[in-house]
Amino acid sequence: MWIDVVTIFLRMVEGSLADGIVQRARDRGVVELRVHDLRDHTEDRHRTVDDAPFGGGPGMVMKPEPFFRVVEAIRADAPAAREAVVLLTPRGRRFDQEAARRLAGLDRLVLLCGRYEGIDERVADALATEEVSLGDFVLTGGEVAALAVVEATVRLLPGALGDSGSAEADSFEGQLLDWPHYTRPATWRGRSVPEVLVSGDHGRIRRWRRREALRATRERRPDLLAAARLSAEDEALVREIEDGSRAGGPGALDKTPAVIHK
Ligand code: JD8
Repeated sequence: MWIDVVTIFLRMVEGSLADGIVQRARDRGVVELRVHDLRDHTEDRHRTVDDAPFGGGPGMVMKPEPFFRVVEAIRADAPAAREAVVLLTPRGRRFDQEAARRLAGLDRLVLLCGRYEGIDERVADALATEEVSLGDFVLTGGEVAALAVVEATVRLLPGALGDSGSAEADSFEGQLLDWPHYTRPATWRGRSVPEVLVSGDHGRIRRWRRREALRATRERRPDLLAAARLSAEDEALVREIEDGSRAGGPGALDKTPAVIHK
């Protein structure tokens, strides 16, 4: 797969994608990732990428022409049959795991990052194939959102993860929150890991992990639990959780111990 990121902040993008799973995937030839300087596709001496907004008002708007020119240059270099040109913008559709799976099936992904007040709307209308948002908060540009899209997409490509992650591409991924993880020491500053995890009983460990994943999802993301496809065993584990939690006590996200009244 080819991924092409277009930005005026090359170091911000190149630096972040030169480590970890993404860099390993690049080294293995799983993904060919290029970062393009939008200013290389301007024609004036000052390499201008922005201009004042029509209609007035504060701030600057990114000009359309450099975006069109860079995408044309990318296509001329190597045409791809299945391609998406994604504009990162708070006006876009919220990015999620389903979108990552869809993008991971393409031959090429072009990510367009804007800055300032935004990008001339003709880029969204006539160049981008879709508009994507990272979430309902305000960033100062599209780069951080593009990095999130690259990470979520690349890790799904065949060969990107070691055997530790090979099962994650299946359709059950993303349905439930993870169970809690622990490592050595078994007791740390007076806090011990759950006994079951050091029991060596792999059947009990598997059931505990599944129950704790269901418990975390029920407490933190009931919307995910309602949408999840659960097995009969899962349903039984949820009933165990519900029976055990009617006694009350703090929720999972409440780090304050319950006050005991005498
Ligand atoms: C691209 C410019 C900043 C946006 C005025 C100054 C995505 N989830 C997300 N939040 N924010 C962005 C995002 C923000 C951007 C640009 C993406 C380009 N800005 C602008 C409009 C309001 N500020 C994003 N994806």
